[in-house]
Amino acid sequence: MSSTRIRELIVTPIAFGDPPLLNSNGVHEPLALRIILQLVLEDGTVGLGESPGGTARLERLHAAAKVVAGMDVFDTTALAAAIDAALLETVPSSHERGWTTSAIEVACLDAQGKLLDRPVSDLLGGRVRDAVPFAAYLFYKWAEHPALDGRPAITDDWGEALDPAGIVEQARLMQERYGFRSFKLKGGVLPPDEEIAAIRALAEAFPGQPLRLDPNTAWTVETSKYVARELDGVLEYLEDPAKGIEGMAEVAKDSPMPLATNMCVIAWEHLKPAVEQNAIQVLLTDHHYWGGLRRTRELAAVCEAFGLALSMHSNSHLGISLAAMTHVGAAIPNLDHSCDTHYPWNSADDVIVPGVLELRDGEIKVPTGPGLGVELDHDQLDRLHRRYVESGMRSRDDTGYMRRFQPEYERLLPRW
Ligand code: GKR
Ligand code: MG
Repeated sequence: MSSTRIRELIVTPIAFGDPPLLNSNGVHEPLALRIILQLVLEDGTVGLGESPGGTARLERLHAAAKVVAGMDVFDTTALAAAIDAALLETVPSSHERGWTTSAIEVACLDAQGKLLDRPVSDLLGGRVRDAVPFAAYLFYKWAEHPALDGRPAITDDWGEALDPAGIVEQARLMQERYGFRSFKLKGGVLPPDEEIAAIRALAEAFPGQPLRLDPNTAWTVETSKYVARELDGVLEYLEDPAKGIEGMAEVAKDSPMPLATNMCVIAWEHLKPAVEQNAIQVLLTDHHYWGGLRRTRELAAVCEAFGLALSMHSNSHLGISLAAMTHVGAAIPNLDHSCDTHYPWNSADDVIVPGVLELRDGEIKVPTGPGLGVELDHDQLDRLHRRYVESGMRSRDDTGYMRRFQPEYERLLPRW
């Protein structure tokens, strides 16, 4: 085999369009940030990766780029250890360091797959399903990003959703466009009774189709218990109603439905206390911070051992991440729920050549080409990088952006 040594890691920050989606922190800005990785081997093979954006993550990836040059792309354990060691002094949190090692591991697996002419799912033990199910990710949202500082308003074709009828209409559009068969509502935006009404309206409009609600810790333990009681028999799971392992454990004592998290169990050291306290019954995995695709596969085995069900978390992302999520979702036998994805909100600006990842019937067929099976669109990468440079945006600030329109807005967790 030609040289498998890493020549360089090219790290490119980008900015892409995002609609005005509401959450418990405020509202999404018109641009979202990601970082695209090109891991170039001595023989010219290129492995792709995608990481959440922001200055801190960018700096860490630049630091990691210095460490990985010269190492073997098949030595992912040694690569992770070297990156971790390089970041240890400046980044004390293992969870935070995990974002860097994870993005690079995906690029390594893409390159390995290309060298071996095998899809990444094969490198994860082989696929147990040919298509991975995804849920529609519903948001309360404004009709447009209002005009600001001389910039005109930015509209989109999803429309406004600020009440049960708006959420049901958004769900219908999601189903019409992508065939989704399960739905997640991002809550923590309106008073709990209004969100309960929206979930009931969804249950009526889509009988028998699984529903979830995720207020991102906007509720107290008492409020969480109230909502759980009200939605007994309606939700497949309730996601992060209250803060922390202790708060979730309190809610879980009385909750008629399973509780899920992508907030209180986000690192290996959180698993033991969460299991001991029975704080969660569903874990939302995310390869972006659990150490990559192989570690996510291992995490699935740990969940199986402790009787935790598995689902998958998502944040604003593009196609390289979606491909990685699809490969790992295909290789995990105990994927119990459809995965989250923000992709419909962001896909118009994707950085990969279209045609491979199609959301149809609420599923994505696992790419069968070598590696992740997706190809970088270099013109689009250049465009999105220019947008990043020109925008001056360097971190996500949902609360600050909300305050531009509602100066009295405060980030309160819990709020209700
Ligand atoms: O994009 O507004 C958002 C979401 O709230 C995101 O930030 C969360 O990470 O989707 C995520 C979640 O499930 O908690
Ligand atoms: Mg969540």
